[in-house]
Amino acid sequence: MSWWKQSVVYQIYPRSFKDTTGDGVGDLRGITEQLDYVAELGADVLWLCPVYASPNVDNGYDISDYRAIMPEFGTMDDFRALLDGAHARGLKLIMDLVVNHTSDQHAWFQQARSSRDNPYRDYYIWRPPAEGGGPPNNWGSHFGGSAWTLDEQTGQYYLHLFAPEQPDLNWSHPPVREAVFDMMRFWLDLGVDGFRMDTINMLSKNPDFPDVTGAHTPYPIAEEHFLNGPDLQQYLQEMKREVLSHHDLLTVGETPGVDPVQATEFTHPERGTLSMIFQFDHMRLDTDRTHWAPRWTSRPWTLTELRDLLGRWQRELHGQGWNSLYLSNHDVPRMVSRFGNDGPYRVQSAKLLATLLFTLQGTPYIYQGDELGMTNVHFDSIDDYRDVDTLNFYREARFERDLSEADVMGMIWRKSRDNARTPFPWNASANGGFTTGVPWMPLNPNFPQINAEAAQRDPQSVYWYYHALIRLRRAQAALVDGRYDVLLEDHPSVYAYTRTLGDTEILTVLHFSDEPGPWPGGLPLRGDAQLLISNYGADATAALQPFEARVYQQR
Ligand code: TEU
Repeated sequence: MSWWKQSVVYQIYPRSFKDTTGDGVGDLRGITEQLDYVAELGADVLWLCPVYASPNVDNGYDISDYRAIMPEFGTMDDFRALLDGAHARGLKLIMDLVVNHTSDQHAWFQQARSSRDNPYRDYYIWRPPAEGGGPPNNWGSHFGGSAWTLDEQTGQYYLHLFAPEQPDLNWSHPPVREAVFDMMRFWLDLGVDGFRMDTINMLSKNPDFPDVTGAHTPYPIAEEHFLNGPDLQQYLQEMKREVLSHHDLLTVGETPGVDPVQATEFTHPERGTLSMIFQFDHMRLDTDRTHWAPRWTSRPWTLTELRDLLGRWQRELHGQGWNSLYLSNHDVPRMVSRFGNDGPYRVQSAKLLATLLFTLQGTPYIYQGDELGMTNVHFDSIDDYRDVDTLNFYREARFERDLSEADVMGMIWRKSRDNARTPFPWNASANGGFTTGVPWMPLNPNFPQINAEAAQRDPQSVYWYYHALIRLRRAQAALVDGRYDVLLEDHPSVYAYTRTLGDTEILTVLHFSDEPGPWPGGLPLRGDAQLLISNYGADATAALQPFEARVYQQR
């Protein structure tokens, strides 16, 4: 059964969705209160970012108890009410599964660090200092600095691919796998419908822990030594056998650095273990890979590059596996600011990008607020930022590398994860109706214009366009299963492709430009072409407006 191919997923960042207690932090009751909002939009699966007990060094991605709800978010009863409320509306709910690492406050780590012969010691990855002292190798943490921290008391280093407060679990130790599988069963018994698996292709590390060679920074990200490691597929097969195969779930693996051939291993209809993955090629498109901090850089990209990389995924996974379709999430800037135009063409370009997400092959993901066309935020002061990654980057760039305040803030405005994490603007009242208290992070100052109530009142809004696209995709099997064929392979500003299933052919035409342009000569429109949706309402081969998007049915 693969119901998830027809699904549309709505991603919720609970901290920033809706506060009902006035403490300035979103909570589970807030989500339950707004379930009708998600159901009316038309999504049918909710993905909840982590809601487990956590000291929040990385906003819940550092879990101290996998079987408890973070008190700021509510109680286990609140969680059950949310799950029941979702199911009553025909919505499924998937949880974030964060098992590459725990919090350093997790009982397992507290035990593990207490002595070298503690039974939990091997739940984590320990190494002696290098000869002459210092970390065992040069691997860097995603959040800056070494990926190793010395535990003074026991004299060994532990590995953390993220913050020092997020020690990596040792998946080669069988009791770790059993404990994780058991915890998964706990949530499945409660009735959850699947998992989004955080950094799932980082579980198996190169057992030799070699240095990264030829690096241009002291602490490089050792992707070649921890992505898709030697035992990864075996761990996932075991998870499938022990847990996943006993249920009908949506599972999506977050898998940076995976190509379509590897993606097939994860998602093949028979051999695979997961429903789908998140690939990252398009998240790296606009970055300078030679920079010391690639994720913080911006590089102009061409439409041909985007078309080529998306097309490769479309072709190679067809019939072989399944993909997810996303342009933003809680880790990256807002899609309209990054891939569209958040100035005069905000509404039109947000609609164009949505058209792309809903007409390609794969399961579309909507990140909260993208259906309103929310934009990046430009806070003047670093004091208004909250993300550990952003704050570490600021410190390193300003004080260790002496970059100017203007340069660093410019990079943060373009690339910080906090762009996506500003509280959800429900209406134009104080704090956008998100909280009656002081929000944990300021709202985007444009909330009086960009908010859910205003969008729902305006028939031309991005919101209503998403509403229509979701229904269009549901009505057209060709948009789910159809073969993808690209047209105009080299056109600098028009991305056009068809999806074909049986007798039906759907043509999508996307004009990636802030200037008008002619209808491309090489793009014949058949006599029987019928316009299914567009963001300007124009038809036939009329000239293309800035960021115009049209979808036709040709047969
Ligand atoms: O992200 C992991 C990841 O590979 C990156 O995209 C990461 O966000 C980036 O390197 C840091 O900015 C996942 C979660 O989505 C992210 O929110 C967590 O911080 C991270 O894992 C650690 O759990």
